Amino acid sequence: MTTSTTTLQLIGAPTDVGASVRGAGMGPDALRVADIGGMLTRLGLQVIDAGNLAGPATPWTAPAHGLRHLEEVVAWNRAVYQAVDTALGAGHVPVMMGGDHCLAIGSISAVARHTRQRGKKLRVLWFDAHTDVNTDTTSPSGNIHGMPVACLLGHGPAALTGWSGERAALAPEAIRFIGIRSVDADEKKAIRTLGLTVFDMRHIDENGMRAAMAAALADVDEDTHLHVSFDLDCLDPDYAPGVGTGVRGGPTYREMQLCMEMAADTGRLGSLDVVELNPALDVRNRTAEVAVELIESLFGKSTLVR
Ligand code: Z70
Ligand code: MN
Ligand code: MN
Ligand code: MN
Repeated sequence: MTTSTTTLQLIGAPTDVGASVRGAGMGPDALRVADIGGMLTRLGLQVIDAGNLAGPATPWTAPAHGLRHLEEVVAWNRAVYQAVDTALGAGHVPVMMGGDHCLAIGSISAVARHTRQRGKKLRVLWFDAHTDVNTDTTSPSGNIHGMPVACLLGHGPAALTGWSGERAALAPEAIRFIGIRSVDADEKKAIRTLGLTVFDMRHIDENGMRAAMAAALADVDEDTHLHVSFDLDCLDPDYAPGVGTGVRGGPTYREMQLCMEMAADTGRLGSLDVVELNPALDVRNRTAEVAVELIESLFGKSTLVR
C-alpha cells in the first residue's frame, strides 16, 4: 500500500545487454531528465534515488547456445537482484529503471523471495507488446529480453533460473499479460502448455481495457504483493516512439492510464520495473515523459474529479 510514509527507491540499471537494439542503457537518465524523482516527491512520497548500478559493457557478440551475452546478463541481473532485495528488506518500494526487460529476472526473483518469506501472494502485471516467454531453445533471436518470463517460471538456462530460492520464482497463475500483440509460434505453444493468462489486443479491443484490467486484478486482496513490470513497448508507438522494437496496434495513452489507475486503486503496489525505454530512438524525450506521467497514475495520481 503506498501512503505518504511510503519510501520509493529508484534503482537505475543502465544496460541494453538483453536487447536487440542499442540504447536502452540510457533509460534511467532519460527518466531522471523527465523528473521521475520530483514527480513522485510532489505526490507526497518519500523518494531515494539510489543512483545507477554498475555492470559489464554490452559486447554485441552473436548468440552462443541460443543465448546472447549470457555472462553479462547474469552480472547485471545479480546487481539488480541485490539492489531490489536490499530495498525490499528496508521496507521500501523498489522502482527498477532499466535497461531492457531481461532485468526483470533479477528484479522479480528478489520480489518473489521477499513475498514468499512473508507468506504473501504475488501478482505480476506484465504490460508488454510481447510475452517474453522464449527460452534458449525456442528464441528466434537469442536476445534474453525475450526470455525473462520463461526464466521466472523455471524454464531456461540454469544460470538464469532458481534465483528466488525455488526452481520457479513464479507460478503460471501469478502473472497476467496485458497489451500483447507480438508472440512467436513457440511462445504460443508455451502459453497454452503453461496455461498463462493473456489479455491480448484482440481481447482488449473486444472487451475493453476496463474489463481486461478488472479480470487481471480480480483476486488481488490485502495479502497480495502487486508487482508491475512495465515494458514501454506495450504502448502504441504513436505514444511511445522511444523503444527498441515498437509494434503498432497497442494501447493508447488513455487506455494505459486507466491500467495504471486501476492498479493504483488496489492499494497493493509493492514494486515496479520500467524497462525498454530507448532515448536514442525517442523524439525529444517524449516517451520518458509519457512513462513518468503513467507512473504518476500508478502511484495514485487520479484523473477523477470527485
Ligand atoms: C522476440 C524475441 C522482444 C522486446 C522484443 C522479441 C522479444 N519475441 N522483447 N522487444 N521488448 O526475440 O524473443
Ligand atoms: Mn526507510
Ligand atoms: Mn518485454
Ligand atoms: Mn516488449
